Amino acid sequence: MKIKRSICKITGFTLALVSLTISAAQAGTSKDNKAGEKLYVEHCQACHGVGRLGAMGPALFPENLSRLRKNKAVKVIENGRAATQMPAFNKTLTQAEIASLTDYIYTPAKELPQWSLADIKATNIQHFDQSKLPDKPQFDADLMNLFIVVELGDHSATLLNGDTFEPITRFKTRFALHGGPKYSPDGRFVYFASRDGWISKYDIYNMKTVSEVRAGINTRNLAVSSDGKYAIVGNYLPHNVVILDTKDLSPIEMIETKSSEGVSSRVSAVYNAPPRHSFIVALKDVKEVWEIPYSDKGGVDVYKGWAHDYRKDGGEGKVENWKSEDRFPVRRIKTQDYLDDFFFDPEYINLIGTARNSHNGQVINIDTKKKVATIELTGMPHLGSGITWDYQGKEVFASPNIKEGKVTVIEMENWQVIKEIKTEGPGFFMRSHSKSPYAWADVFFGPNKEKVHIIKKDTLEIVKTIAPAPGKTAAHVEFTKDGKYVLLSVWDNDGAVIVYDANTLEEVKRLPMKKPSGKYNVYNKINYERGTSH
Ligand code: DHE
Repeated sequence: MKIKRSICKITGFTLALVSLTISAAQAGTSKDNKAGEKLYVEHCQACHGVGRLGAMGPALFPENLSRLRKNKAVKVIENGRAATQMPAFNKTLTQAEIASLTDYIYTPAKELPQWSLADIKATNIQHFDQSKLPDKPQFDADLMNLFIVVELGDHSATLLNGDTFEPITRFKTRFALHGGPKYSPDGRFVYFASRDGWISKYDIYNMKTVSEVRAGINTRNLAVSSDGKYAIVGNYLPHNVVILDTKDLSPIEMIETKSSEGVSSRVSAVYNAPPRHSFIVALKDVKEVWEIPYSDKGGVDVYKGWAHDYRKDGGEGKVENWKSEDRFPVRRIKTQDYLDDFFFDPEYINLIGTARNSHNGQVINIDTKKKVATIELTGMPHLGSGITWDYQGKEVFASPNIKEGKVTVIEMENWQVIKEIKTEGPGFFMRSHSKSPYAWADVFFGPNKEKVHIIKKDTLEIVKTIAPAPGKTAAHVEFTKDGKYVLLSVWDNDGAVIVYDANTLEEVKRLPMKKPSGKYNVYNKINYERGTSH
């Protein structure tokens, strides 16, 4: 694989564009399927990337499709895929063409693309010398009440003042960001991940992208450690996690994601678990969840009792056998099913996980590695978007569902579903704030995608449904630091972020934006506010 480097000027700073060019051998297949390849280039490449490497859509190699049977893949191509940007091709392509395309994506590449630690290092760019930049913000605003709004329409982000709702600056991001950007613990820096593997570090005080690195070919998301020292990146391609030094985004370690039996797996997502001082890794193709402690002592001090768990080989080595080079050892938790989508209880003792195609959720105690409950869950809950609050003196967890029109409310003491709140269609995101009496849930899919429900947290009833931009998807809200205002996205190139009074539920302001997706409040994110994503 070759790296092509060119320099261009974007929004006032010099951005080194590093684009991957793949050799003809890699782009081709071991068994020639020219017709399938041609169809791929015509219909799939724009989203799934040149040479099937992944871009907006995931990489398409047999190694990355191991959990999808070929006949199911045909159905996905025919009908599209719920909760993704994958459209239906049954009106564009014939049955024979779909079959040929399916054959093509299930044919191994002549050479599976490699992306070594050295390749990653070679892409590491320092746009600015951090030590020469001022340590004081170059604008006047409450630094805890800032928002970053990701605008997918033209691959930009806006830094927004959360008191005046005026943009402070707008800047270019990498192509197709996905997942929430993550802040440093003091809120000064924000780290973005793009679907094609680029990680960018943005200095909010100086309004500059300071460092970048390409940590993977097809990336899921990133998480930042509570001490702010490390970022972990989870990849679909190659099958690994990469740990970066947040100072300059230089790579420290790459850990191949293989089960204890040696089966290779994509990474669904990575999370930070603050009270545990560890990262949690969700694996897509094997029945394991990993915990990777990042404490300077390799986890031994924090996890005295079970330090033997933290060994790369997953074996039961003794503490005295601890190797100092095991800087980021792996603790394996075996699960009964695949787990794609996660939620953690506020203490990070239990994780709630579901496989995208199952009807049950599993609750697993991370300390004991034991399953503690099965939750009856139909409708494909989007646990990652779930939130918690107190209801009748007990803590409840609520999650939208991406296949059915309902919000599922679960009591966390006994893991029972206590209510399914009927909505006007499947939803993707849910949000609240500890100071707000309401939770907001969107209807992301189907004919009512323009609607957003507002649920009273103490009655579990929908009290209002709004449709702020007829015909356009309205989804994903975030609250201001004090919980007094709510910001909602209209997902359209001619879209907006709409500000609502969080108590009267009246519109206050409309800011035009280009397909705004997520928005992230500094205070709520760094304080792991209960109503927001973590
Ligand atoms: Fe996301 C977060 C997985 C499709 C927009 N999405 C996440 C996270 C995961 C995830 C695991 C939490 C990680 C984090 O924030 O660090 N998303 C998936 C999928 O598996 C799925 C269904 C299929 C896929 O294509 O990967 C998927 N997601 C989408 C979309 O189609 C969305 C709507 C548009 C897009 O950007 O691709 C989308 N996902 C988002 C957003 C967040 C997110 C805006 C952050 C939410 C937050 O508030 O933190």
